[in-house]
Amino acid sequence: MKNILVIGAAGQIGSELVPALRSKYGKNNVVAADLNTEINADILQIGPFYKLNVLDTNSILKVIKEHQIDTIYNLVALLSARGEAEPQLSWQINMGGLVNLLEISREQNCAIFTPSSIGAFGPSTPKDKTPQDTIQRPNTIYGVTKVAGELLCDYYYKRFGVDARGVRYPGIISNVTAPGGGTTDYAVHIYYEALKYEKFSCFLSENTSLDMMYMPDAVRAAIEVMEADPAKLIHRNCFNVTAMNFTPKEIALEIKKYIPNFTIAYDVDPIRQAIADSWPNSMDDSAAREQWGWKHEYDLKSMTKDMLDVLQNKL
Ligand code: AKB
Repeated sequence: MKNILVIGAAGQIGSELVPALRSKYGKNNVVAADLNTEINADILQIGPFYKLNVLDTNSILKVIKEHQIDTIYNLVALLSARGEAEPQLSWQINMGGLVNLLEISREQNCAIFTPSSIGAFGPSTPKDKTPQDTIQRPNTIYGVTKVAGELLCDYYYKRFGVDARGVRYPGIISNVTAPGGGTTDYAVHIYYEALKYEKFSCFLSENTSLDMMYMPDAVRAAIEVMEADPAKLIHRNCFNVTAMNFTPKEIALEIKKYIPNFTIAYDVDPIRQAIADSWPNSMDDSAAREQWGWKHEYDLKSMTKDMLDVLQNKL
């Protein structure tokens, strides 16, 4: 990777991936782009930044040619809960954006990273230690776009030789940009509310078990899979990656160690609960560990300490 375009750069992952890529490859070799030029302007506009719509082929091509881009990070997506509220828009953005960027990658000979998710699994998928290759019949529009996206990226690799790669992320916890419209978002909001109000109302039930990952690990996964030796990759676009697994009750207990008066209550949202219940309890990420050396650093304990330290200063 020499010259990189991150599209959807102002979101939860982009706002931390862009600085990480810039410190590794150089400020001017990483172009950030988003439709929204207001959010995280202070972070993104330190280097080249463009207002771009993922569906606007000509404007994207112009930037790619001007900066001789060879690698694209496609971070544009409507997440699971928002997708259920706006399924048509979800298909248009998630799939329309991907198709557009894959075609551009084919024409311009770019490598491309697109994240998939635990959302690519569904109720008939084995729940525990979900294997790398298994049944994928999701019942959300987000999941449908993720499975279709994984297959399309594989197709572009096999049919046209596009170096398309990706990982299946679990829920991501971060402290720079809050996520929006996801089912795992509670695991971010809980830290903010714990520090501000010493209480939190959770929209998932107390024993809902999901895999999660702290943002520094998520950023590293995105960079490392793109740097991996292609000769060692058996899979390409859908590596299960995970770092930790917990329920709302367990994260609350961990936070209580630092904020003893913290309390959690449950006001379950049936839509997000149904989405979470359709996803795996935990994933087996041994393929990523074997094929490109994936290794997480943060667990619930170390992440909680870091989240509270960082947010205490920020708030
Ligand atoms: C969501 O909750 O929709 C996302 C995801 C797990 O892909 N965070």
